[in-house]
Amino acid sequence: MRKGSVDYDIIEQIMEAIARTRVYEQSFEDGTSDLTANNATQTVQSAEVYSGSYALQVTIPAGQTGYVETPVRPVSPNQQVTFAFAHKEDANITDVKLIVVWYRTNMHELATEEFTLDVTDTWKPEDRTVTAPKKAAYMALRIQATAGASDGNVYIDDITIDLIGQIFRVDGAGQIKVADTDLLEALLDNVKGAWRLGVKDLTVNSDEILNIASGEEFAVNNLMINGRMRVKGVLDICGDLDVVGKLDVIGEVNVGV
Ligand SMILES: [Ca+2]
Repeated sequence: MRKGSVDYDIIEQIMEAIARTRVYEQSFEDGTSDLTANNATQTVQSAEVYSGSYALQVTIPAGQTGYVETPVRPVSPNQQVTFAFAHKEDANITDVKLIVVWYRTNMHELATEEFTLDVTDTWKPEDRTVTAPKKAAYMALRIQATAGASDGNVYIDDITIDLIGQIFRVDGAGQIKVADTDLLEALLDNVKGAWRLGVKDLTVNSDEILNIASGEEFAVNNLMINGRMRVKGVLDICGDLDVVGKLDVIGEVNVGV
C-alpha cells in the first residue's frame, strides 16, 4: 500500500466484519402485518406463536398455491443480504418455498431465487444469505406454499432482513459517492462508518439525495453537494462546504467546526 493512499480492499473487509444494517424486521407484535398476500389470506393471531404474543397465519385454499411477500427493501448489486424467519405448517400444506425476489429500479421483477423448505409441524427457524444480482435495486421475501385436499395454513414469525458489508462507491479522488438514495438511514450509517474509518470528504452526486434524519449527527471534512441534502438532524462540516445543488435545513448545520 502506497503511503497516503487508501486501501479499499482493507476497508471493505473491515466493513464486512462490522457493518450489518437491519432493513426489515417483522415480529407481528403490534397485531398487524405489512406483508401482501397473493392467492392466500393472512391473519395476525396469537394461538400459534414462535416468539412474543403474535405471529402470522397464512391460509392457502385447497389444491392451490399462494404466497405472502414482505415490503421491498433497497439493495445494491453484489450486496450480500442475510435474512431469517421461523415457520411451521399444518398437515394440509404439501410444499413450502422461500423465494427471494429481486427487482429492477423500475420495480419490475429481475430474478428470483428459490429455496424449498422442509414442511414442519413444529416451529423451525430458517436463515439464508444471498448475493444481489447485477441490476438489482430492491428485494423482497416471498413465502409460498401449496395446500392439499383441504385449506392449509403456514405460520410465520420473526422475519428479519439484514444487509451485510455495505458497498461503497469511490470516485477517482477517493471520495465516497452516495448512491441508492432510498436507503436513507442505512446510507447514513454507511457514511458515518466510513467517516470513522478516516474517509473524510464526501460528494453527493447530482442524481443523489442524502438525508440526515432527526436525532442523527453527521460529521464530514469537506462536503460537496451536487445533488441534494436534507438536514433534519445535525450536520457538522470541518472543512469546506460547496453547494451546487440543494441543501435543505430544518435541523442544524455547523461549518468550520
Ligand atoms: Ca411474534
